[in-house]
Amino acid sequence: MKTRAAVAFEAKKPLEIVEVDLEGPRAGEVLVEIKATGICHTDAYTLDGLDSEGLFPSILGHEGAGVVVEVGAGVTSLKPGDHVIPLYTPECRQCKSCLSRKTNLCTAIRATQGKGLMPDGSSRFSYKGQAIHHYMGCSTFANHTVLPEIALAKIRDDAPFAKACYIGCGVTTGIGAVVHTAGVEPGASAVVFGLGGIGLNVLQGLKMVGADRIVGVDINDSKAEWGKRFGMTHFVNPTKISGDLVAHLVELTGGGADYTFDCTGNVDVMRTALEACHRGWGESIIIGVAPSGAEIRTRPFQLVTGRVWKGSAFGGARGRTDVPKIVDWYMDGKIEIDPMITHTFPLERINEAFDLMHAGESIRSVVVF
Ligand code: NAD
Ligand code: AHE
Ligand code: ZN
Repeated sequence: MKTRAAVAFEAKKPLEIVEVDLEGPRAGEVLVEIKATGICHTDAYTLDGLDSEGLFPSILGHEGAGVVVEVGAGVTSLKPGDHVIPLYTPECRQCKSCLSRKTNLCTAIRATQGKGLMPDGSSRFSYKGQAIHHYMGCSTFANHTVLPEIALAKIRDDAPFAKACYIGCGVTTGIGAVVHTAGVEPGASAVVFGLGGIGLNVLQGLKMVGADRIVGVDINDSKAEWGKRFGMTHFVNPTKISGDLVAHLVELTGGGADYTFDCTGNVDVMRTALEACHRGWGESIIIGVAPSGAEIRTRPFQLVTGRVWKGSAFGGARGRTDVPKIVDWYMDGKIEIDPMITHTFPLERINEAFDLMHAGESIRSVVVF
């Protein structure tokens, strides 16, 4: 079939809206009509050529929601008409990682996914006879896409696509890092670095679990109001404080934070986040994705004296199990999504969403097909 897609033909170039060819689902695969997709900073990072796994041409996008159109042979858990959220972290429930119960990082299809291919090693997308790579196993910047059954969470039918799509990455990543990765307890103190589409969801997760002192850090002053709206109790703009940022944050949190979260992808910020943790027990969670080749540094003494560095992918969530629950939280009013979706565009204007993100003028932009 033909479908409309925003194709990344080259790094650092705007996406081009073209009609691409899409092959139907093979065994174990599902054809999905994407109804809406968010634009995450990770899409921009890959388009900017900063991703060591970045491939071109490709169809980016990994924060979508849509409807099942057709299922391939052997698919049992989904049928045409089901509402779904694509999962860049699938959940096969059979691999060593899934069975370990220690991680959400299912390994069933990770190798081919990282090569921009379906599990059988081929692509379903092409343009003028040339194969186009899939992205993060999702490619939601296309009106239709094909995914493995294990990479789709079935969600309730009454959740609006243009809001639920954000649960496909930002919402789950932020709230999940608090709930699953850190396991923050009521009364804890926390510092969140980077109050964008992910950081604000960390804030609302912290508020939801009853954290006490919640400090937000951002170089953009306009994020202070946003932070307060989602539970932040104190705001720090590092460019506006005199003296050492770590010392300032340690003082603000009464000796160091119980938990800190990096939502910037900047390795210097990651170091600050670790060092702002409380001696003996503070845990720093890296969510931000750093450019290819970047490395984190600190004095080992920071770890010897009890601070812990952890990472979190997709908020530690097991997609097929946890995503439908987060959709329920949203529909039941337990968490907010609507105010964070600051801009909505048709696919033809998707490049404006990247411009707004780079200018720090949006929280989340969503493309509605
Ligand atoms: P965003 O652009 O919406 O937000 C980033 C925020 O960080 C902005 O408010 C910006 O002003 C702030 N910032 C930038 N430099 C800073 C600094 N030096 N100090 C303090 N604040 C600073 O991006 P987003 O969509 O929220 O994504 C944030 C990061 O999380 C990105 O690196 C993204 O790739 C990553 N991410 C990771 C996962 C995961 O599963 N680990 C999932 C989604 C996104
Ligand atoms: N491809 C990059 C790493 C990118 C990365 O870390 N991605 C996160 C999700 S970001 C969503 O917005 C992730 O889930 N990582 C785990 C995984 O298996 O990819 C690189 O450095 O090569
Ligand atoms: Zn993302």
